[in-house]
This record gives sequence, structure tokens and C-alpha cells, in this order.
Amino acid sequence: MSVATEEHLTRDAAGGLNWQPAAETMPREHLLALQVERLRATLENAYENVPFYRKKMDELGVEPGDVTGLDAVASLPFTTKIDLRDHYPFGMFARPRDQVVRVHASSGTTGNPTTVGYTRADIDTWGDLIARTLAAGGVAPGDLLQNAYGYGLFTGGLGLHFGAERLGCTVVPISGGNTERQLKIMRDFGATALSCTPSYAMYLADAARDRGLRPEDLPVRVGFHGAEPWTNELRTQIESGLGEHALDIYGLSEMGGPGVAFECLCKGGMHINEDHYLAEVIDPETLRPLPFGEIGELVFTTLTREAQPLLRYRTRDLCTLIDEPCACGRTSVRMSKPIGRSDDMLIIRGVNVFPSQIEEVLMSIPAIEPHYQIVVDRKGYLDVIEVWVEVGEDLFAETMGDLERFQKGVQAQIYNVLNIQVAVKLKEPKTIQRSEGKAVRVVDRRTVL
Ligand code: DLL
Repeated sequence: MSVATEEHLTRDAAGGLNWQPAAETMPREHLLALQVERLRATLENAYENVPFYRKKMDELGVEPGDVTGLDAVASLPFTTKIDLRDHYPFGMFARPRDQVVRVHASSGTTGNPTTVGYTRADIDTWGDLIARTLAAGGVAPGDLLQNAYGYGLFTGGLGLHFGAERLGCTVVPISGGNTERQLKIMRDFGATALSCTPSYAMYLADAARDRGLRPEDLPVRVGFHGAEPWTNELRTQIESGLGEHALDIYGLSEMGGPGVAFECLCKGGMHINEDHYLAEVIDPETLRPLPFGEIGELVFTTLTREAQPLLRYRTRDLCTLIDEPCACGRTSVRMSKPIGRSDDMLIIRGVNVFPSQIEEVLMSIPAIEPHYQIVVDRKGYLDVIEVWVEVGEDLFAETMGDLERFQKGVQAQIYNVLNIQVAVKLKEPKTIQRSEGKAVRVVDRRTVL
């Protein structure tokens, strides 16, 4: 394990730092050769140790040794969230459980969550990738990171935490929420870097302003904001509100969490850590790979993960890949900000929510009619969900007190499944709009900020 020292760090041309300069600025032909070598090792690991992949590869007639170039990727099997769920909890692991030192899980899947396992080496690699991310924003040993991503099964909290420690920063594991305390700690401890979702960053900026604090009263210099979609317009507002550089950070639990891609101070798309993740953009209908610059679904193959190699994992995120060189000097391909998803997943305050999860709860309650609508909106900068449900005549004839108890009960049941608060609104029979075609179950009034 390498020790964080200043020697790792070199200046990049955008005013940030390279944590692993040799890897981050590797000539492309070397990078492509490294990818081929690592792809072959990944296929061996998957084939030898994960029965699911052995079966898939046997069916397709692919052998790890066949892979001599990156063109071979197109002949490999895809992996989806459903595959992971079908092998819950540890069936996709390529290592015995006693070699897996950490397990995280993704939020918001119906039924079983998708689990992700890490060996000691996987945790170290992850730390390096987050250290790259933070360094690209100019963070160095001696900086103090206020980490307001949630700690727990979600990968945001611990992911940023370990990476910051690896870089040699002081980490404050404050986790999300409690705005008053966030602002106090930020100033008292002198936080120079902040990590949290972009919506929470904006919330903090507003809260600071409401308390008469000016951006120059806040010590934060740079923020790392991701886990949900956001725009450059929101970036401008966060930057002026908090007086920081607001940088984007992308990842997903299945790929190990944040650190798959990150922005440098050029703010022109996120550098993909291509020495660890092989990226493709495909047409979600035909599944054919698309050229650089075309919008499609992002697909990743892990290149170094020991505990859980994944081949051609379909992220469902829609974006483009950018191959023009970046002024910072990194040689990696960048991804644009994701512009949407090819499935119906909603991201509410950083938590992944599938409408079907809400439907399952509602449909298990007999007094609720099969007519409902999920209304997603944004109050200030935070997402809010209202669930409108039609109840039967009998229930509507009850007293106000009974109705209120019922409504609270439904809210609590939804909370148990999603772990986020929703407001349930009971509607009179036959008042929710019926549709002649597909039912409109989700009304998303948010525009991406
Ligand atoms: O959100 C990991 C993460 C933590 C990323 C902290 C960045 C910072 P999941 O909960 O599995 O993992 O959700 C993954 O969130 O497929 C995208 O749809 C969305 N997402 C993540 N980062 C971004 C981003 C974490 N920068 C899903 N921009 C992904 C847009 C993002 N969407």
C-alpha cells in the first residue's frame, strides 16, 4: 500500500494536481495496451470464479484468451441490475466471502438491493481514484474535507472518506443533514473542501446567505458534487453562493461507487478513470456501440476489480463520450454530464427510487384503489415527493382523525421501503386522472437544475 506523501502530487495544467501522474497522463497507445491486458485478466477472473459469467461466455463461445484487442468487447455479454439482483447477495463475487473486506449496497431497488464487494486491494484502488478526484480540484495533504455524503451502505460517505485519508487530508465525517451544524463546523474547523450532492450544496449556500454569511466568510475552496444530475447553471449558483469551485463527480455502486469519473478544474466533462474502467456508449435499443459524441447509454467493464468484476454493465445513464484532449493534460476520455436515464429510475435527494417500489407498497393496502400518481417537485433546491392515492368510498366516509391516521400509516410504510419521507395525499374516489393509453404514474415537475 502506498503512503500519501507530497511526492505523488504534481501540478496539472489546469491549476489542480495529479495524484498518480503517470497513470493520469499516460500516452493513449499505452493506455489502450494496458486496457487490453487488464481486460484479459478481468475475463479470466470472471470466467474462473463467477459461474454466471462462465455460463454466459460459454454460451457466446468467448474465451478469455481470445481477447487480443479492444474490439473484442463488443462480443462480451452485458450485465444488468437484474442479473445482480438475481444473484443476491454474494453470487456475483469472484472471491470467497472471507476475502471480501467490505460490502456496500445500492439504494432503491425493488426487493433485493444490489450488493458490491471489495477486497483489500479493491479498497486501496478506490482510495486512489478518489484521491485523483480530490487532487484534480487542487486538494492536497493538509486540506480539511467536510464530507457531507451519507455514510452507510451508500458508497458516497465511505468512498470520499477513504480517498481523502489516502491523499493525506483531514476528514470530517459529518454525513448529510443538520444544516446549522454543517455551517458551524465548516467555519470552526476551517473546511477547505466540501463533498455532498449538488442539491445539498445549494441548500447550504442558501442557508448560509439566510444567516448573513457571505461566500468569503466560508473557508471552502472546492466542492465535489455528484450522485444526482445537475447542470452548469446550478454550478454557477453554487460557486457564487459558497465561493468555491464546484466540480462534478460520477460513479455508481455497481462499479464500486464514486470515483469512476471526475472533473478537473477545466470543468469540461468528467475524466473517466480508463485504466480501471472501460467505457462504451451504446444505443439502448439496438445495443450497438456508438461513436464519440453521440448520446447513448453508458456501459462499463471493470478492469481491476478483484472481488466483483463486471462485464459491460448497463448503467442506464445517457451521456456522450468526449475524446478531444483536455487542457489539464490528462489523457483520458471524458463523459458529459448524464442527461437522463433509459429506465424509469428517479433520483430523489441522491437516493435511487423506482416508482414500482411505491406501487408495491400502495398495492399491498386494500383500502387504496389502483389509481395513484407520484408527483416529484423541487422546493428550493431539494426534491420532494407527493404520492396521490385514491381511496375507496368506505374509507372516505371515516372521520378526519381516522383518515389522518391512515395517511400517516401509508407514509410510514413507504418510508420503511425507500428510507425517504414522502407526503401522501388522499384523494376522493375517481379524482385521479385516468389515461387512455399508458397511465401517467410519475409527474416529474423538476427541471434538471
Ligand atoms: O450515487 C455514487 C456516488 C456517490 C457518485 C457520491 C458520486 C458521488 P448510486 O447510489 O448507485 O451511486 O447511484 C448511481 O446516480 O447511475 C447516475 O444515475 C447517478 N449519478 C451518480 N453521479 C452522478 C453525476 C452513487 N455526477 C446513479 N451526475 C448513477 C449525474 C449521477 N448523475
